[in-house]
Amino acid sequence: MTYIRPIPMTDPARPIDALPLAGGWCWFNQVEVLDRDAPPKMVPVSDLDAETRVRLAARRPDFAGLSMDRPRIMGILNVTPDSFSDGGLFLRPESALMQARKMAAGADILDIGGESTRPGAVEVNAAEEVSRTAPVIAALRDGGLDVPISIDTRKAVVAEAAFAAGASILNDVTALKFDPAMATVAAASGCPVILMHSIATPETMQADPYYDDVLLDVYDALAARLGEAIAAGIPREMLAVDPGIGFGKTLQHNLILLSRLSLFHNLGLPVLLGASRKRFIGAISAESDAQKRLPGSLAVALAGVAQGMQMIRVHDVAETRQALSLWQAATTGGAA
Ligand code: HH2
Repeated sequence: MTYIRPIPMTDPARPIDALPLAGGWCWFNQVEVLDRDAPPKMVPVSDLDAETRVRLAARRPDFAGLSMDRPRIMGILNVTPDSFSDGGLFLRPESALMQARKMAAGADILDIGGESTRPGAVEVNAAEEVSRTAPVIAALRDGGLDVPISIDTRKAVVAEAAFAAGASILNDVTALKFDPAMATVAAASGCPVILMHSIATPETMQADPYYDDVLLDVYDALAARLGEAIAAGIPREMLAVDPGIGFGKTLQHNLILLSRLSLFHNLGLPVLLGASRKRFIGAISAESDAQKRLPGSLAVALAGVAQGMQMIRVHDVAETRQALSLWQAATTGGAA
């Protein structure tokens, strides 16, 4: 089997044969053909069959009412005592609400979670997770906040409570695998769903992650999870995918994924990248304090946008918004 990775470009001068990448801000006129048993090769888009060209070039369905033809920022709000970079900061409802309102000024989506899934984290009881998240979501809605809210959970009861409180997107770091009831709840909700790749559980995922080929294995796993989600009754156009940076991946695995993220456009859906403040940024920059990883986080976010990632999940919304605006201005010459 071969895998087609569009080679993303952002130069203002587009060759005549260039196609838009996923109907967005990048273009491509060459692809890298990857094969588990053969060296990669570059081929022009003219060598692709019509179906593949359309899949890679077509504008993605809107996600949660947001058009996917420009990069979207998802702001992270962890209502937890132990998240790796903001644990304990927003556990009190008043602080959570203040942070959510602050982020809502620049975020396209707010992602609210009540369970840390950092490496080594222990599972949180569902009732506790509901009590951390649902009241904050309800209070934001009562206060008139209309930014789409996603619930970051692997548990169906937590998702249901969040939907009832006003969340309208499910973000499941196990791609509906952890809780057998999740796919049915997600389908019944009619809400869009983010399927993220992970292996094992947060407690064990970093023990000794192994892949034959991390890029192609993660791609295949996401394709399989997409198939399962669709079979469970979630319409394809309600789905987005995420390679799951840091979830059962070594430093090298993360870097291989980041350098060839554009492969995931071949799944034909919006792609989300979550790298903000993560451990690999600390490893490369020798910064052990997660709260001091903003520069590295911005660099990785922009590297993702340069590969056409439609959604970027970040802790530092205003700073990412500024970086993104400048990146866009500088790459388009002010044309967009
Ligand atoms: N990363 C984390 C949690 N949820 N969801 C998606 N879709 N993609 C991600 O990369 C992702 C995610 C982990 O980061 P964070 O929420 O900041 O930390 P913690 O799990 O410790 O609460």
